[in-house]
Formats: sequence, structure tokens, C-alpha cells
Amino acid sequence: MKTRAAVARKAGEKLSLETVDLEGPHEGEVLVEIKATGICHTDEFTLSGADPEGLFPSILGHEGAGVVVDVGANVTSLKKGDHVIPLYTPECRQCEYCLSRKSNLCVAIRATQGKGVMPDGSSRFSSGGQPVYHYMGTSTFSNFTVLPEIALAKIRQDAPFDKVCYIGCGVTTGIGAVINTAKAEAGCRAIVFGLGGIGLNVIQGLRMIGAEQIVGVDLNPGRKPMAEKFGMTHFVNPSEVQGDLVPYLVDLTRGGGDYTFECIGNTKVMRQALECAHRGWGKSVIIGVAGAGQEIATRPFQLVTGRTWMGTAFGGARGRTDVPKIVDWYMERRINIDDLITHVLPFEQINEGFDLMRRGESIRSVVVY
Ligand code: NAD
Ligand code: AHE
Ligand code: ZN
Repeated sequence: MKTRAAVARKAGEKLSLETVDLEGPHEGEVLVEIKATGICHTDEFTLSGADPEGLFPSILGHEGAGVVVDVGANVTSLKKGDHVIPLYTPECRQCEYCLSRKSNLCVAIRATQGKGVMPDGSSRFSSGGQPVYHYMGTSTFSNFTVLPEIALAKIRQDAPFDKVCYIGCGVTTGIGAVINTAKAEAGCRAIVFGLGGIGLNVIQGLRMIGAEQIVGVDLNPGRKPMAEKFGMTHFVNPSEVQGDLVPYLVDLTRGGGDYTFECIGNTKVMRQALECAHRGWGKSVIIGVAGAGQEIATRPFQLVTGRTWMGTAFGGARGRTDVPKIVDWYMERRINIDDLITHVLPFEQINEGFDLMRRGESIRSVVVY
């Protein structure tokens, strides 16, 4: 079949809106009509050329929601008409990682996913007879896409696609980092670096668990009102702090954050986030994704004196199990997604969504087909 898609042809260039060829689902695969997709900073990261796994030409996008159109042989858990959210972290429930209960990093299809192909080693997308790569196993910047069955969460039919698509990455990552990864507890003090589409969901998660103090750090003063609405108690703009940021934050939190979160992808900020975690017990969670060749550093003494440095992918969530529950939370108004979706754009304006993010004018842009 043919499908409209935004193709990343070259690093650093705008997405090219094209009609491409899409082969139907093979065994164990599902054809999905994507109804809406968010634009996450990770899409921009890969488009920029900084992602060591970035491939071109490819179809980016990993924050979608849609409807099952067709299923391949031996697909048992999904049928035509089911509403689904694609999972860049699948859940096979059979691999060593899934069975360990210690990690959400299902390994069943990770190797081929990173190579831009389906588990059998081939791409379903092509253009002019040449393959076009998948991205993160999801490729939601295509109106129709093919995914393995284990990479789809079945969700309730009454959930609006243009809102719950955000659960496919940002919402789950932010809230999950607090609940699953940090396991933060009521009464804690926390510091969140970067108040964009992820950081604001970290703040939302911290409010849910009853954090006592939530400090938000961002260079963009325009983030303050939204962060306050979501539960931030103190705002810090690093460009307005006299002297070092770390001692300033340690003072503000009376000894350091019990939990700190880096939601930017800046290795210098990752170090600051670790070093303003509380001596003796502070946990610092890296969420931001840093470019090829970048490394983190700190004095080992920071760890010797009781700080823990950790990271999270997809907020530690097991997608097929947890995503439908988070959709329920949204439908029951236990979490706020609507206010974070600042822009809704037709597919033809997807590049405008990237520009809004680069200019710091959007929290989340959602593209509808
Ligand atoms: P975003 O662009 O919406 O937000 C980033 C925020 O950081 C912006 O508000 C910006 O003003 C702020 N910022 C930039 N530099 C700063 C600095 N030096 N100090 C303070 N604030 C600064 O991006 P997003 O969609 O929220 O994504 C954030 C990061 O999380 C990205 O690196 C993305 O790739 C990553 N991410 C990781 C996961 C995961 O599973 N680990 C999931 C989603 C996104
Ligand atoms: N491909 C990059 C790493 C990118 C990365 O860390 N991705 C996160 C999700 S970001 C979603 O917005 C992730 O899930 N990582 C775990 C995994 O297995 O990819 C690189 O550095 O090679
Ligand atoms: Zn993302």
C-alpha cells in the first residue's frame, strides 16, 4: 500500500513529506493507522545527526496512537479495530529482562530495532524501490506503520488519540521516572533540570506521590507558569544565580535533593544534578539523551559519600502492562495531559512542530493525520 510519511532523508535537514510504499504485516506483525503523534526532543536529537544509532533515510516518530488495520499470521493479542499505542520499549514477557522483573528493557527485538529494520531483518517501508528505515521500531511520522505485536499496548476505545499519544513517550517517561525508577516517597525534596515535555511530567509525578518541595531549573523563564501549575514550588533560572548553581540548590533544598532528575540531555547538567543530590542518600536520575561521543564525569567521592547515579528508559514502564493503566489515569482525570499539548498541527506542518520545539515555544506539539 501507499502511505503519507515525513521522511528524514539527511541529518540536519527538514523532514520530506512524501508518499512511500508500505508492505503489509509479516508473521507476528501488525499494521496500524496512526491517528496522532507527538514530537519528542529525541526525534530532533536523531534528526540532528547526534544519535549514534541514527539512520537515513528513515521515518522518525515514537509517540503515537492509532487503530489496528490488519494483523499478520500468528498475532493473537490484537485484532482489526483495536486502539493501540506503539511501544519503543516492547514487552515480550518471555525474555530474560521481562522475566527478571528487575528491568523494563525487553531485549526480544532490540538488535534489529537499532538497525532500523523489523525482527526478520527487512524494512516494510520503501521509496522508489529503495528501503527506508524504521525508527525505534515505531515510525509514527507515517500515517500507516507496521510494528511487532509485542510493541503495541492495547488501550480503551474512548481515549482521544490526540492526547493519549503523549503517553507513548513523554508522560510515561516523566511520571515513571519518579514512581518506577527513583521510587520517590511522600515528603521528599526534588530538583528537576529541564522543564520541557519530559521534565513537566516528572513534576506531575512528584506531585502525585506527595513531594514536599519540587524545585524546577530551566534557562527559559517562560517555563515557570506551566511548571507551577503542575506542582513546582521553586523556580531557578541558572543564568540568574550568582556563583555556583550546585551550592545554591543544596542550600535551597536544605542539604540537597532526595531525588534529582536531568531532563535535558546535557552532560554538564547531569553532573550538576548528581552533585546537588543529598549527601548520604540522594538519587540522581538521568533521563536526557546525550549525543555520540559525550561522556559524564564527577569525582568518585560524590558516590563514595552516598549519592546514587542512575538512568531510566521509558520511565521504567512495562509498556503493554503499564500504558493502558496510564491511559485510564488520564481518562479518570488523575493526570493532566491537555495543558502540556500546546500545539496541534496537521501532518503537513510537522516541520513547524520541530521549529516550535527548537525555539522553546512549545511543550508538546501533536501532529494529527
Ligand atoms: P524539551 O526540548 O521539551 O525540553 C528541554 C528543556 O530543557 C527546555 O525547557 C529547555 O529550555 C531546557 N534546557 C536546555 N538547556 C538547559 C540548561 N543548560 N539548563 C537548564 N535547562 C535547560 O525536551 P523533552 O522532550 O522534554 O526531552 C528532554 C530530554 O529527555 C531529551 O534529551 C530527550 O531526548 C530525552 N528523553 C529521554 C527519554 C528516556 O526514556 N530516557 C524519553 C524521552 C525523552
Ligand atoms: N540511540 C541512542 C540512545 C537513545 C535513547 O537513549 N533512547 C531512550 C529513549 S528516548 C525516548 O524519547 C531509550 O529507550 N533507550 C534505551 C534503548 O534501548 O534504546 C544511542 O545513544 O545510541
Ligand atoms: Zn521520546
